[in-house]
Amino acid sequence: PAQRSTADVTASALRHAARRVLLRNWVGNSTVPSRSLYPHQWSWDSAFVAIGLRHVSPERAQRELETLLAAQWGDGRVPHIVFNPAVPLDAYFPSPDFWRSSTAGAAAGAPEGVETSGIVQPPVHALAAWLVHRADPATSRRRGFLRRLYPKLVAWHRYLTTHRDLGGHGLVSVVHPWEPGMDNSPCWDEPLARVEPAPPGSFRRADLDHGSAADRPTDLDYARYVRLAADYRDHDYLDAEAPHRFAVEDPGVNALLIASEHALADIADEIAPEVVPDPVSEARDALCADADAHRRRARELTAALVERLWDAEAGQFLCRDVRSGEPIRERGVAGLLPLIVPGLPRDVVHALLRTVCGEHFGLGGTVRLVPSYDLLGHAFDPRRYWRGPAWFNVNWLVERGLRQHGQTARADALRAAVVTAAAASDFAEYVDPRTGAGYGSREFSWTAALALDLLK
Ligand code: 9YW
Repeated sequence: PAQRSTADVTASALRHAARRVLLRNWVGNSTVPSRSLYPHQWSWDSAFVAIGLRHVSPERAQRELETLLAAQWGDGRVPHIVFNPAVPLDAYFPSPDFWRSSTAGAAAGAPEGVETSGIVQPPVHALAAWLVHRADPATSRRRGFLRRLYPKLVAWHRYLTTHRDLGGHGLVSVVHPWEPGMDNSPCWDEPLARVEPAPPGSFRRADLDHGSAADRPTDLDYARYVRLAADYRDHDYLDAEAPHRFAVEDPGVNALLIASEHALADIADEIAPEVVPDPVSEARDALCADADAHRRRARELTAALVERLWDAEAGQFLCRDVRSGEPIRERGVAGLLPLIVPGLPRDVVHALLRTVCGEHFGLGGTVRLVPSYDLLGHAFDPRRYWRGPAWFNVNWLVERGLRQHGQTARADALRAAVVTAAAASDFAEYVDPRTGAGYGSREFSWTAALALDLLK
C-alpha cells in the first residue's frame, strides 16, 4: 500500500477524536451540546450536530432531528431546549419548572409528554435535514425521513414568518437574546437596557458551577434574560399577547431561514409529488410539496433582508431594533451570515467579502477564525462568550458562504484553521480569535461535528 502522509495520519486521528466526542455525547435519541454545561437537547446545536453525525451514522443524524421535531409545538414553534427528564432540575437553569411548557404553553400547543423551553433558536434544521439526507439517500428514503420531516419543517417556517413577523416587513423577529443563539452579543446591549431585570436572588444560575464567570454573561444580563422569559411564559407564550419588550430583526436568524427555505425547495423536489399531512392547519388536511413556492418565499425574504437590514456604509448587515425602529450600530458577526444566502445583489456580496477580511473581522489578517464581534468594537472581549470569541458554527457558515461565492482559497484557509483550532482546543465551545486559546466547555458537540464535516 502507498505510504500515508503525515497530513493523512493527522486527519485520521482528528476524525477519530471528533467521532469519539459525538459518540460520548449521544444520549440515546439525541446529542447533548456538552456533558457538563448543557445536559439537554438544544435546537440549533442538534442541527449542526446532525451535519457532522451524518458522517458517523446517517441514521443517528436523522434521529437527532426527528427527536427535536417530536417536541414541536402545535403552533409550529420548535423549542430551543427539549429537556431530558432523567437530568436533575438543578443541573441547568432555567429548568423545566421555570418554563412550565406543558401547562403555560398549552394554548400555543406545547406537547404534553415532554418539557421544553418556550423560545426558539435559529432555523438551521431544513438545511441540516437536506445535508443529512444527501449523506445516505437510500437509508433516508427507506425510513421516510424527509417525507416525515417536511410538513414539520414547513410548519416551523410558517410559525416564524407569521407569529414572529413583529416588524410587519416580512422578516422574523427574535424576542429574547437566547433566540439568535448569541446570548450576550453587544448587539443586544441597547434593546436589553430597557428591560427591567428580575430581582437578584429570585433565581440561581447553574452555568457558573461549570464555567468561569469571566467567560460567561454577567448576572445583570441573566436577570434580564429571566425577566423576558418569565413575561413570555406569563402570557402563555402567545405572541399576540406577550409584551415582547425585546424584539429584534437579526440578520443571522433571517439568513438561516432563507438558506433553510432553499433547502425546503430541494426537499420538496425530492419528495414531490407527495402530498403530506399538515400538522398545524386543521382546516387543510394536506400540504403539497411545492418547490417553486419555497423558492419564491426565499426570494421575498432575501429582498426584505436587504431592504431592512443591509447597511452600505457599514458594509454589513445590522440588526434592527423593532421597538425603536432603528438599526443597532454594532458589528456583530450575525451581520456577515447572509453570505450563505444565494442570490444576494452583487454589490452586497462584494462589500460583505471586504468586511470579512477587513479590519473589523480580520480574517486572513489579524485572525484565522472570524470573531463573534468587531475586533475594534468598544465592547470587544476575546474570551467572553459572544462578545469576541470565535465560534465553530459561525465559522462553518462563513466557510460555506465563502465557498459558495467562489472564494476557494479563503474558504480552504478557513477550513484548515477551523479544523486545527478544534483539535488543538480539545473541541472547545469557543476560542480566542487571535490566539486560538480555548474557553468554555471542552468536547463540545458542534465543534466536533463541524470539524468532522470539514474534514470530509
Ligand atoms: C444557554 C447550547 C447553547 C447554544 C447557544 C449558546 C449557549 C446558553 O449554549 O446558550 O444556556 O442556552 O449561546 O448558542 O445553543 O450549546
